[in-house]
Amino acid sequence: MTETRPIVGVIMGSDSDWPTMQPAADVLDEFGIPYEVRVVSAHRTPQGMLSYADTADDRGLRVIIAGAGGAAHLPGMVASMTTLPVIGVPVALKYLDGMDSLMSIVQMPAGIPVATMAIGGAKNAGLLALRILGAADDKLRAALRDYQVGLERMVAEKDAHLRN
Ligand code: RP5
Repeated sequence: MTETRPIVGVIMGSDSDWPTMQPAADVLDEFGIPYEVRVVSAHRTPQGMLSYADTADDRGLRVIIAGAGGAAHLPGMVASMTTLPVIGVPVALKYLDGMDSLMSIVQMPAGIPVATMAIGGAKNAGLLALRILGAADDKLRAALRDYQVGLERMVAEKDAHLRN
C-alpha cells in the first residue's frame, strides 16, 4: 500500500505566507513525499500551535517546516514543544526586508534548535527535510543524488551555452 499519511508538516503563521512557502511543498511533491499544509499562528492561535506541535510526532510527522514573518516566533515555539526537527523559513514582509523574521528565528537559545533557512528559502527547507528523511532511506538518498547530478548538468549546459 502506498504511504499517504503526511510525514512532513509545512506550517506558516498566515495564509499570506503561502506564496513564499509553496516552493517547499513543490519540492516535496517532486520527490513524492506526503505532507500537510496548515496555517498555525504563534500569536493569533497560540493554543492551536501548542496542540499542533504536541501531537505532531504521534500523528506520524517526522519533520516540520515552519515559515513566519515579522515577529516570527512560530518555528522556535514549535521546536520547544516537540523533539522533531524543525526547519524555519523567514518570510519577508513589507518592512525590514525579512531581516526581522530572520533574526526572530535564527538566534535560538541552546537546547532548542531550529534549522534556519535564508530569507524566503522555502525550497531549501523542502530539500533539507528530504535530506533528514533520506538519512534513513536509501531510495530517497539516491533520488537526492540524482537531483544534484541534474543541477550539475543544468549548470554545465548553461556554461556551454554562454561559451558558444
Ligand atoms: C506572521 O505575521 C505571519 O507569519 C505573517 O508573515 C505575518 C503577517 O500576517 P498577515 O497579517 O498577513 O496575516 O505571524
